[in-house]
Amino acid sequence: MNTNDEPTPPAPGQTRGAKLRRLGLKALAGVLSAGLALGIAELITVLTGARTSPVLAIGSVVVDSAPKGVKDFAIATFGIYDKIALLVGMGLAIAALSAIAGVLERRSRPYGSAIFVVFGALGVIAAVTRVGAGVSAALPTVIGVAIGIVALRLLTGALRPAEETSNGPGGTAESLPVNPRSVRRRGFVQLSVGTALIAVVSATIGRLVTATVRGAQASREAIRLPRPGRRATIPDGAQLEVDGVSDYVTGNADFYRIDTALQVPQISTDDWSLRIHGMVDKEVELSFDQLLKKPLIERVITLSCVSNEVGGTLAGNAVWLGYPIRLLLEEAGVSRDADMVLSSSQDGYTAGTPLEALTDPGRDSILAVAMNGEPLPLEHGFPVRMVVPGLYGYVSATKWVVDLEVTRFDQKQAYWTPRGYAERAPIKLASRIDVPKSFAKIGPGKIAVAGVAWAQHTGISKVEVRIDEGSWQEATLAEVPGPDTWRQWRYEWTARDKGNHYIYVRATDADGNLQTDKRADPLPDGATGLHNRMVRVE
Ligand SMILES: Nc1nc2c(c(=O)[nH]1)N[C@H]1C(S)=C(S)[C@@H](COP(=O)(O)O)O[C@H]1N2
Ligand SMILES: [Mo]
Repeated sequence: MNTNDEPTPPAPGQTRGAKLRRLGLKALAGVLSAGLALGIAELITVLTGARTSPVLAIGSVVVDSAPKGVKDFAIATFGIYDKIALLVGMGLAIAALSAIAGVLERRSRPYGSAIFVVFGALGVIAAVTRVGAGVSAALPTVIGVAIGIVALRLLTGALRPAEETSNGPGGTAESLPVNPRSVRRRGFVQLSVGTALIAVVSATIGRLVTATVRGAQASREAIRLPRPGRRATIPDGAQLEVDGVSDYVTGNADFYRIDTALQVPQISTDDWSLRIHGMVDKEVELSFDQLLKKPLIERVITLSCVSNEVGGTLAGNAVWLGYPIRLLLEEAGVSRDADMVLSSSQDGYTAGTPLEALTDPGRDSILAVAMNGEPLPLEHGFPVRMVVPGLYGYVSATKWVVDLEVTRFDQKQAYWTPRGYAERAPIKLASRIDVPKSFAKIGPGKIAVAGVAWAQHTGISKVEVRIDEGSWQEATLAEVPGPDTWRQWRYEWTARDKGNHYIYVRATDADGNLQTDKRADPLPDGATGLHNRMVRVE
């Protein structure tokens, strides 16, 4: 192939290479303009709040409307990176679409601008339809898109001379002493750099200011936690001295996190209030200061997630400080006909909790403000969340909670109900082997087998271990402060035979129920089955 020859008829005034380059530049103009639109939108969120960002609003719509299977796939494939993966995916999609918009934009036929308008409209719809959003939620998108379109017009205009001024063959422009096209190109470069700079600077300022000045973090640091009226005491014997067993109290940094929030809601204590309404005698509204002044109690409660697989790590134990929800419901006066409390988070998540679990004086369901002696970490629900002993998190542990509606299961549905999960979901009896690790290579002799078992609000009365096809052997149980937390166990196995061995565990709850070995998936109401580990003795 001889590229020096002209293989195709040359377009007027430009070679194929130049044409491709111009297309590339137009695509770049589109991407830069979209970047500017998004950057400006982020800047405007300083005035309208972080939740009005179009990227986050659209992302949340995607998260909320994704079919169950897609969500499971995303969680399984990307794990805890599913949210980052979604944002990266959205970024790539936006880049591709805006490149196309750049290529399609013409002076007289502004198809590119039309694409911007369509996506702007989607952003506006996503932002204003979020729970608690007003019309001002449209502002970031509207202003961002308007400025983005101006940039798109200017940038593509700067690329135009070849197309609209050279209409004779040969491109007379080339022969002029000062090449107007290169002058325009220089204009394009300057405009591009300017657009990119403004986009990055506004996005950065927007994010920083919304995060700090409107600041949840700042108000969290200012909190002075009151002393609890009733303190939790953890017996010394709750923590076994076995290497590798889970800590009895899970540190905040190690605590599993599950939620649908793309961005951790940023609620300052000043902005927080809780409304209790619905089937009540009188509505109750509570501010954070009012909540802190109430006599708070401290409770040790193990939280677990319905999505936890057999042997999984979506469970954690913490010391919670808060106020009994029962007492707030008493203040409001609950109707006899009600059977559910629909709790909503500031970002629109909802959980449906059986009323009796919240009003039962024997079960301290709490509106928690602190976790392990610190104000709630932002990602665990700051400033206030619910914690209910014995129920899976998705039906009870609403983080960033701002609203409790007393209602009925036959009238209201919570977030996960139409997505296939059970309406009511008490935590199932479970046990887990923490040590030895899977596929551990261990020497023959005495081996510490240990882990945790849980049956929140009932308690664990027995744990047994079986090696291969042997008989079930009773493990030693650690102490617990009450029935609402997991319980550590240990068993000393004397390994003799070399080769692969399977270790199984099963628990019995305090009511005498034996853990089932029947395998069930987490959907719809929690996994069952026995955990086992394969180890190699050599
Ligand atoms: N606002 C809000 N609260 C929520 C959720 C959520 O998606 N949004 N997920 C629930 C689920 S499924 C679980 S298991 C627990 C997890 O709490 P953690 O992240 O503090 O461990 O929070 C619950 N509370
Ligand atoms: Mo969960």
